[in-house]
Amino acid sequence: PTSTVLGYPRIGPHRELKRALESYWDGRATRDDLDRVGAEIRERTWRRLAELGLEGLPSNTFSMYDQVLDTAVLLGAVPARYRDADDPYFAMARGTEQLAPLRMTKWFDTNYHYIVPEIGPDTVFELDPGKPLSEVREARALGYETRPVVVGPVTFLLLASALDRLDEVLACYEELLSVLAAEGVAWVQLDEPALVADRTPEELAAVRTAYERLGAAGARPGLFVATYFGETGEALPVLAGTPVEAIGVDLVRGGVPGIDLPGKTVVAGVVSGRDVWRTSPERALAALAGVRAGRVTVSTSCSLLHVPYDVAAEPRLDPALKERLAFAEQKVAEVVALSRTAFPSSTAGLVPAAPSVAPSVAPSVAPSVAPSVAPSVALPAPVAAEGRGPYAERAAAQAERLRLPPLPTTTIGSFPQTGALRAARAAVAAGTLSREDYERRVEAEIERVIRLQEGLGLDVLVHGEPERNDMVQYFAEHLDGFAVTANGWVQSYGSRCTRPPILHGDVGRPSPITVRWAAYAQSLTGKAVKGMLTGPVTIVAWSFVRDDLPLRDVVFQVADAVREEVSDLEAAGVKIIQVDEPALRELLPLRRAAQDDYLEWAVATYRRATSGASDRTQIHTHLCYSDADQILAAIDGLDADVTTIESARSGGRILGAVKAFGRGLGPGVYDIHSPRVPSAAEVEELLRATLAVLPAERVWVNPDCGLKTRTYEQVEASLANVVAAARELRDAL
Ligand code: THG
Ligand code: ZN
Repeated sequence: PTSTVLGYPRIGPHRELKRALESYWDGRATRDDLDRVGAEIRERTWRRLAELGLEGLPSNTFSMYDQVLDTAVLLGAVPARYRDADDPYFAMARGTEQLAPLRMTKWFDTNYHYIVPEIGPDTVFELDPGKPLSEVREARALGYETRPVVVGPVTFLLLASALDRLDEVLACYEELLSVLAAEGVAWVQLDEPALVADRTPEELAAVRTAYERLGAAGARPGLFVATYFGETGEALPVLAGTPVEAIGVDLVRGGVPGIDLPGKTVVAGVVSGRDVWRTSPERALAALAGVRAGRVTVSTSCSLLHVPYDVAAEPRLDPALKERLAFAEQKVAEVVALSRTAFPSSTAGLVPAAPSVAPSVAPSVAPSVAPSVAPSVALPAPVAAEGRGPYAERAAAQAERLRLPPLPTTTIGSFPQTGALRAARAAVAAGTLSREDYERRVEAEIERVIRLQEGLGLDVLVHGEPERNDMVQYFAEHLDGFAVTANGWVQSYGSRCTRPPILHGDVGRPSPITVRWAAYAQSLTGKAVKGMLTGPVTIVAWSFVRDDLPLRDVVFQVADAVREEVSDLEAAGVKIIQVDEPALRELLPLRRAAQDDYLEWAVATYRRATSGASDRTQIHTHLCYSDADQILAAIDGLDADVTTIESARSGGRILGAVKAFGRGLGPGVYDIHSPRVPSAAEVEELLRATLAVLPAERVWVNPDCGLKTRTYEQVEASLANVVAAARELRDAL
């Protein structure tokens, strides 16, 4: 074929898989019900891709939870403790009453989370090819020949920190190739996104070993190694020197390969799988024409997993914006149009036996796609972010004003979202509930949460964020330059999805966003209520972003909007303002050479957002992930007065590093990711460990993260124990 895609969304165009999974997990549906929905989604995907004219159809891109977990199962890497669970697969993904789940973390620089395989001395690799094999057969029964997609051995082992197990794992992949060949499969796609990051000479040697060995396997399908999320760099000549037949390169984030690949098929990723903009045909065709290879197949830059299904499912988007958008369906059509333009007469591509065909690019028959983004608008002149006073002065001014007890207790911001509020929001959208009635319900909820916190004896209160569905979605709805979608769901992990807003124009804040809720909450109580904002990097990281301006310029625009909100919160009497940047780590470039520059401007945007606050206003920030080690200097650079971090699960591992910040610190003492209620004694023990490392006057007492996903029952019991533990130790100080 001359056209293919590296992967496709799998949650279902109306999140059918999400609903089926959650019904199955709740016991409202059987495994058969769930499997039926999975089969329907796969069938619809193949049918749609074929209808759109795509030639190379992938299979095994569907997953019940995660493709890395699927690969662990494929290789037999199921830790012994899960084997006796009712459903070992979902036990690994989600845990059970008795077992904690496997760790989950971000997939490269995306907002998708994968399950981290656990490989140890007890792991015995043993191939279980059931899933890819059954998907190939299922597609064949529908009349489609497909190319199974599997995470490649090097990426799999790097993600599991177990590259030393390459030999054993390669034996499984060899067996897989032989099983697929016996099934009559012509091509297999091995995903190796890890090859676009910096790789050591040893790791590059592992790439060579892996693909020389797999290439030498007896009967096997054609080997297509897909690299994506950036330029392949030093791994490309290594791959080129192995017998693999096809190499996938990301030509959206990377340049056209500088080397000749005469004997290879290059699967040229010219349609972005990471944004929602239509492809510029001129740019794509020029890239295709520049590739010097035996054969070229037109493709997406990565799997389309990271974009929503269909622009046509967005009736409320501005038609002028809609013109500029391409979701998965539209991107497939672009791939097909580009391949027909670039290779008008070719029928070959990912077929090892066919003769080499040089690409014949005819840009005159360009597919009907418009340039991606409207002309750029001039940016406001950069304003230097003035600093606040030194921490010691700020701390004194804040202590004077806030009069908090030692070891002050607080929460991260959100309280459980009730079904009633979610339903009320849906009713407003459907026009069956008035804005005023909705706002009264939000106020009633805020009052309930304030009284609850007062009753529990917390020191710094929050309004609980009942008005927000997702924080980024919420800010996007209230800022100029953003559009929000009705149905643009993208999988984040398992059954969880977000609707990333579309940042398409210049960002502005037409009016205050959170001030009325924060001021209302503050009016109800004599205790300090924190204002809650999301930082500029995170708002941009969790949106689809215009591609006609450097990312940093866009983030600075958002920082200015946040800065205005900070200023209005202060003016409304809010004394503590929390500005979270949970995605600071996520946007870190994969290549070391680009990281310092990113961290420098990212920190500058945060300071731009917060440095307008007076020294008497206390700035808090919160970090969600324990893999923050790489960016600790940057977090220090944020210069927040108080930093709350996830720590309950990592056993305080991060404490040693962050204590050097020399400012306020709230290591989480309650793991909100688990429904378990920690005892006061447990919390006390964690606090004692903290106090052994940090001076008491800088320690805050708080949960690990927001409480949105917990129930009120769990939250009340847990927070009561947190407050009791803090009081116990406070008295002992
Ligand atoms: N918001 C956004 N992105 C995120 C997070 C977030 N990325 C990382 C981190 N938090 C973890 N991701 C999620 C994503 C979705 C959900 C929970 C954690 C979730 N989503 C609801 C669902 O799928 O049912 C839908 C939410 C909605 O109605 O908008 O629970 O917090 N942007
Ligand atoms: Zn968090």
